[in-house]
Amino acid sequence: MSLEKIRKYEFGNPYDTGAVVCDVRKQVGIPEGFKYDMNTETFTYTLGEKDMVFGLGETVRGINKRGWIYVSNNADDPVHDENKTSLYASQNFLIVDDGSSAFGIFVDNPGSVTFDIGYTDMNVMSIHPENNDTSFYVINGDSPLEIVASFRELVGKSYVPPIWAFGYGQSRWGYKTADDIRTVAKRYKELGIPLDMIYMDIDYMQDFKDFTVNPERFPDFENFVKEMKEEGIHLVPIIDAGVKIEDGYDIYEEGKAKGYFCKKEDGSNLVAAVWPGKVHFPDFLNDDARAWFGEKYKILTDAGIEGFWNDMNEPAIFYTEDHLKEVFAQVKEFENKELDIWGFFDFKDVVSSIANNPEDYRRFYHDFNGRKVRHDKVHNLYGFYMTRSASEAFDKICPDKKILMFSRASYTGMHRYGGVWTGDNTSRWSHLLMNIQMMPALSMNGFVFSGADIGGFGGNTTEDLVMRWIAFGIFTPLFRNHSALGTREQELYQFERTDDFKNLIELRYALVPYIYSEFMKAVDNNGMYMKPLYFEYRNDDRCREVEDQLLVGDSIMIAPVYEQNRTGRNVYLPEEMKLVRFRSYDDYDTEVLEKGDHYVKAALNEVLVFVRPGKELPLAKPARQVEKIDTKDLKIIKF
Ligand code: MIG
Repeated sequence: MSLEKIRKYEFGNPYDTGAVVCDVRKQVGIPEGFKYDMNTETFTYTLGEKDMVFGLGETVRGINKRGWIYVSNNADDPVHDENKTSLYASQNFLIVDDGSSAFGIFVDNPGSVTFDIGYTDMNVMSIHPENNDTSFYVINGDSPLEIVASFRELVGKSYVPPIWAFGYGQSRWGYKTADDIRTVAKRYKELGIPLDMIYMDIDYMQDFKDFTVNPERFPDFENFVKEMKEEGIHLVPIIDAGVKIEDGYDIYEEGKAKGYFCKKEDGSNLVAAVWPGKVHFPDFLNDDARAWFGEKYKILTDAGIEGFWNDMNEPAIFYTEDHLKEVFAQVKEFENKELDIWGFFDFKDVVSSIANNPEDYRRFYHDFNGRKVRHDKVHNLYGFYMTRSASEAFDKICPDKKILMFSRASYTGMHRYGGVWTGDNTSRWSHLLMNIQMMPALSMNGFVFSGADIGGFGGNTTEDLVMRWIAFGIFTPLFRNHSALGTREQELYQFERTDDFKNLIELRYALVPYIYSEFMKAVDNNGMYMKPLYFEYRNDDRCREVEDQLLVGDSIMIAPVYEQNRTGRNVYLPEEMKLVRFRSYDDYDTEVLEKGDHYVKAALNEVLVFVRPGKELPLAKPARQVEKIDTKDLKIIKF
């Protein structure tokens, strides 16, 4: 029914990206309310004073996107500063709302698309696809939530992971051997801290070759997987996009023989370099190549693996062989010149811009639905189609089992096949806030199963940051602590206050019945698991500006602490609510607070939850693993 509120406009010769799953009526002309400049191929919309803009999924800055420029152009960029325009994802759905009327837009274009939302001109939103081949959808509705529901009907049902994936996961780039992983399991067990997953980063592989396991580091891998499962732990290995070029490596040999790798203009396979050294990129956009690569996951599912994370699938490129040659030639030229200071900077740029160089994305092609397409024009589909490759294979390999799958790069449509994590953030307080602000936009775009690297990936973390980040992460569907090689270790047992950490993780497990059922409601009803307050309290002007509190499911609001050395925070209540101040699942105090502003105390080990009027919050008894939670035995906190 709600599809009737959607209108589709086509420009140029749009690709069938796979984002949309329903046919909607095509309109002629320009989307209502927009102007289209034929010369610059730009759509513009005049923003009213009260207009707010929500959406765009995984992007920097606040919940209200107004005031910045965002470029959908999947990028392997670990510096998620406010002045960045592109992260790993392209989720091109947004809503414009002035409080009395709202509409949504979905720009289905797999190349680079620029959303200038009051950046160049504070009162103008302009949308410019680099290639004009676009399906432009306008979605009408009476409220943001109604528009979200229509959009999600258009793009199809969100991915649902296995239930154990709602547990806590420990990860770190640097676990190298089975014993490293055993140690993690053991230390958590000793402290009695629940744990469902340990992630395996690239070092488990033999020379970073996909679908191999280093036999010295993991002798008898199958038995190790079994051993861990007996401890209740699921091992979740990483899969990278690039396939190592190495004679005799079956995946390389097969892909080469069958012509399944991305090719250059001259028909030869592109040679790029990533962790394995020189690699070819599978052409996931080609149906046969996609099916072929997907089947390889069976090598690991046969060993008992039930979950994966797909990485480096923007794709990230450290360098291409061709570009490197050009760089060396340029460097030689510089060597023979008298360098003035500007020349020196030019020289420096030539070298420092080697990785993820935009020119490299113009050097190779896909065989996409029988069309030879240059990569940059469909760049944002690559991670989506890698994840689709795995997911379609899982349907064949283990049709009766759910497999955990999430990806770094994404595009709308991928939400049907897997979740996302938000890539290489940093151990900074501002990145905890960014995590809070990104979550509703991800939910809105259908990426309901998502989360950030808790504690921060890059840089050195601190105990209080991990504590506060866990206290927020309790509510995110994907709940994973992950950090980078060489940074301070941040497994919960590395810190002093392990009892507090245990209480927080147990609180998550106590909340799993609520979290899971609210997650499933969001999936089944095309709703949002995490919402800005404004989406429910649209008539309350104060809620327009609440950027650090979220509604989680239908019953509760949360107000995380995201600043250093705080023992409390200001909270705005759009109506009377019952504050539950948790220290653990069975140690909390409650207090009914009236509508309005409050300063609420929250010590480092405390979590603030607000139960909405007439609603209730069920709590289970925590267990060491999700599957051991007794979901029949629930205690209810009523408003
Ligand atoms: O170039 O596999 O975002 O989570 O730990 C870095 C190593 C490659 C990037 C991922 C990160 C992962 C890391 N990877």
